Amino acid sequence: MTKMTKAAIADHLSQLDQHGYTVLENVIPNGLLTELKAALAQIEGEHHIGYRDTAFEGTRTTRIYNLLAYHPAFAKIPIFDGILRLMEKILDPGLQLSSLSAICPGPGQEPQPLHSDSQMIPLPRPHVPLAVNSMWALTDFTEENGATRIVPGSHRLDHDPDYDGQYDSICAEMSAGSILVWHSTLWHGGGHNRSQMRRDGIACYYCAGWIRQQENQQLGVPVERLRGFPRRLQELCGFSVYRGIYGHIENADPIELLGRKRTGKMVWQASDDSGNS
Ligand SMILES: O=C(O)CCC(=O)C(=O)O
Repeated sequence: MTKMTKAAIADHLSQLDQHGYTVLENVIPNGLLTELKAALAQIEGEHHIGYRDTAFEGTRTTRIYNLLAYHPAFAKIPIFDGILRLMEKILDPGLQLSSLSAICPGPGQEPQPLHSDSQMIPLPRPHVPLAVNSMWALTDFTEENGATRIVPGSHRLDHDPDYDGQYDSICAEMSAGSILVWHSTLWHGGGHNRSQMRRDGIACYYCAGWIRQQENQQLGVPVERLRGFPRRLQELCGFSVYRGIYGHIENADPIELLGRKRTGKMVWQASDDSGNS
């Protein structure tokens, strides 16, 4: 298990603040990398998953959404200590998993339009961090095979890019086993794959505990699988209550639906206990 030191966290937070992105170099242990590649190959074979058919998703790109529903290996990604601690610093420990998907542009895939991940959220920019994305490199990410393109500093702009607009961008090259992390407001997009090989990545997207997740894991992941997840992953999947109020069911924590006891108090109960009622 890779533990991120306080100094490393501080450095990545500073990079994110200044430039909108940072790269965690070679942090995925080799064993996990091998396991994830094998899981991806297995589910593609079993489910005959092919290219998506919209220009934005990429007509030569294999994308698999809702990865937690497919294979237990993917459950290791959102709770990977090497990244979760950084995300908790940005979004606070009440954060959630927004989505988990494989994004694998094949040879000939044209560049994806630059966009920001939170551009559908109708809030004036710049704003506080709502969501932070990460791209796990299962293969090397190079200019030639369509590594993610980014516009450094664009997270500070007061607008999102125009669809199909032409903007200067740089290529976030990284070796297999590294993770690119970026603020959801950073302008970015998949690059042009001019190589003969596929670029394999897994996007693990986190959001604050008080906004809606992009994928609905409570309904999208089979309950038997959810029950087997570590508690922290269950919480990230929305089986939790943000600050003792958002997400409750009749004053109870939804984690009880998975057979666990809640640990914290609801906000009203906590205020009664502290004599504030
Ligand atoms: O494939 C990539 O490098 C980025 C993909 C992306 O930004 C997206 O699909 O929203």
